[in-house]
Amino acid sequence: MKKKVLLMGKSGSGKTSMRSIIFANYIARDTRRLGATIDVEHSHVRFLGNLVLNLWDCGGQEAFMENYFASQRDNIFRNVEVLIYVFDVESREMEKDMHYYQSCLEAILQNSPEARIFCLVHKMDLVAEEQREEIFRAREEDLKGLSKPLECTCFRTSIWDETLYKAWSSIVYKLIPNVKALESSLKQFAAIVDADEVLLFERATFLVVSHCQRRQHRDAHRFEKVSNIVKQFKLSCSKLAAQFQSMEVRNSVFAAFIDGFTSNTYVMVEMSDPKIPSEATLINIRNARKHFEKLEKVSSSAPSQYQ
Ligand SMILES: Nc1nc2c(ncn2[C@@H]2O[C@H](COP(=O)(O)OP(=O)(O)OP(=O)(O)O)[C@@H](O)[C@H]2O)c(=O)[nH]1
Ligand SMILES: [Mg+2]
Repeated sequence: MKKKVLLMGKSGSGKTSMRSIIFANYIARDTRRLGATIDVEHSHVRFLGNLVLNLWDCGGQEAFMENYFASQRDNIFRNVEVLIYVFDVESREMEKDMHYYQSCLEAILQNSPEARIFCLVHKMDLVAEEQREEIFRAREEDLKGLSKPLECTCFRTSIWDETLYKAWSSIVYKLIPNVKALESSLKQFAAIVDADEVLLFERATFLVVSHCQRRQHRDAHRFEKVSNIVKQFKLSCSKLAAQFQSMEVRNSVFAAFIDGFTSNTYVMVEMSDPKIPSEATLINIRNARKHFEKLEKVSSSAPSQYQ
């Protein structure tokens, strides 16, 4: 099942950077070398079972933008499932940015009125930390007002911290077929192994695609942090020609296991009962694999109207 995702926004706002980090194993520093995108770069990303994201990274230079709205209008804006519009928070041309955003919404409304819309207020690292919340809230309000009658969901992002993972996890989560079945199985699994929390990461991107929490945790941003850290670690391993397979972190009151799970996922299990030996949890993870593999296959073969 292919889903067309449009990535738009003015030139230099950071579209290709984020795509390369999430889907092509770049680290943030590598993106300084990226050139401007010429016209549209297409990429297909296989994601959980048969979900394929068809990413259209649309170069944002004005000549290209004008072209998208005129001669390429049908081609670009037809059959869009998701529009991700990226704003550079430091842009000195806000009015022009908003004008292009509105033109984009008009074209979406005409050609793909069912599309979901996400706005990323990007490069937030350039804003002083104490001002981020306020600036983001003001932008969010403007964008929501401007988007009517369409609904948009806004995220603040930066390639220099975990906010990028939070935004993309939330976006991708909304596209995964059969996500409810996945969640209820994860809940069952967490209860059987008596875990505090279980997370499911997509294998290639390390985005969190499902989770089950059974005990309160004080850090609301832990998923994105773990995604970010483990992906960096995985990349470091591959530089040394080693392959990341699994990881166990523990102290006297806590143990966390990350392990390859199904062909498309890694699982992370957090435990706080010191009486449960690691081996027991690892065996439980191994035993659950078959069930989750089956679940992925079922969701791959289900007719599209049920997904
Ligand atoms: N400070 C900061 N810089 C960023 C961030 N994201 C991207 N950049 C930088 O912004 C520059 C432009 O990024 P690109 O990803 O090429 O921009 P683009 O939106 O693809 O531009 P076009 O292809 O011309 O439409 C690069 O030098 C990136 O390193 C961010 O979150 N913070
Ligand atoms: Mg680009």
